[in-house]
Amino acid sequence: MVRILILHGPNLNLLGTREPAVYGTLTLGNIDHQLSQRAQQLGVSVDTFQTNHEGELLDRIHAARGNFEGILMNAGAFCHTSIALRDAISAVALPVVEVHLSNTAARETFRHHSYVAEVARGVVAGFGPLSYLLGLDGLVEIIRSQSGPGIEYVR
Ligand code: CA2
Repeated sequence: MVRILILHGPNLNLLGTREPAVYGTLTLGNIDHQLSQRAQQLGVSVDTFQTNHEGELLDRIHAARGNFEGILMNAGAFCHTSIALRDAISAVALPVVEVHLSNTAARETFRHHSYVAEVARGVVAGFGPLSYLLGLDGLVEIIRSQSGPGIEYVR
């Protein structure tokens, strides 16, 4: 069975408790539940992990090699700052799909660039919790078709 690692970065544990106008009212538990249901429909398994610590994200990415076929990741603000995260993703050479709840391109300039996006196979942003489900669908498609959806939509 295809195994997907789902990583949630810093502050996403606060979802549903603060800033509902920006990030909605669903909790991270609600999102993980939706992802589990979608994974079941797709016939894949998902493991989810949230951390507020950059090093823990790196450790999980390193450990994913050989244990997962792909990674779905909302790295939160680390995507805008962490070259280490970019290097870890490059190093494990697993397909990564980056997701964001908000449309980062329509927000502050400092959110426009993502180091993760530079090494991700795809990015989904701006659909709220649906971003995760769309991202999961896309990642599973990439894995199942091995070389991605038909042609490489990269650069
Ligand atoms: O839109 C996204 O998913 C983000 O990854 C969320 C990050 C932000 O730094 C990125 O630019 C875009 C922030 C997550 C903070 O989550 C909170 C949830 C509730 C209350 C406060 C923060």
